[in-house]
Amino acid sequence: MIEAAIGLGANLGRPEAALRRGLWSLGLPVLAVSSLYESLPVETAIAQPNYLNAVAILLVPEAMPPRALLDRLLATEAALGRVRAPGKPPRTLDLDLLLFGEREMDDSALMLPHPGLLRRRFVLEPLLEVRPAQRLPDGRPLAPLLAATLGQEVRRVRGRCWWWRTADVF
Ligand code: PH2
Ligand code: MG
Ligand code: MG
Repeated sequence: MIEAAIGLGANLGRPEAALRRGLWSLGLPVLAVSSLYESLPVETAIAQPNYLNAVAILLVPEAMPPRALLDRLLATEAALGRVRAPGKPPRTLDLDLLLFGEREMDDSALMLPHPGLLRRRFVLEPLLEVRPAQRLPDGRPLAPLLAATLGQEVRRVRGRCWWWRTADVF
């Protein structure tokens, strides 16, 4: 089995419900889930509401390659009402593949590690919450990168471990 880290984000509709449903809908074992974080939008051309973000660690079968996991993430986004449009508009659910074991990839469809991982506090902070000793495939530890992102506004709003387990799935 391979451990994969995914980033979850939403800022339209019911973000918390979308994150929870999205995680369940993937149908893969969940090893760890971060707290929920509220964050100011970054890298968007369009003014939009704050995001709710989290990171989850999934257990992926050896037979499932990174592209197959990515396809499952995209299918889940679509099933939960994601409409794709240019300019990074607000979204009901965004599921990003951040790390896939120690794989490195750079093709037109998928880049691993996810390029945003290193510069976005809303990804780094929740990932380090659940995997404080996480390293990049090249061996560099992630923790020292957090300091450079602390100017980005991110606030922990819900404790780890329970938000995604509640019965309020819909
Ligand atoms: N996602 C983006 C662009 N900007 N900003 C925050 N705070 N959180 C996000 O999830 C996010 C973003 C594109 O995927
Ligand atoms: Mg994204
Ligand atoms: Mg995405």
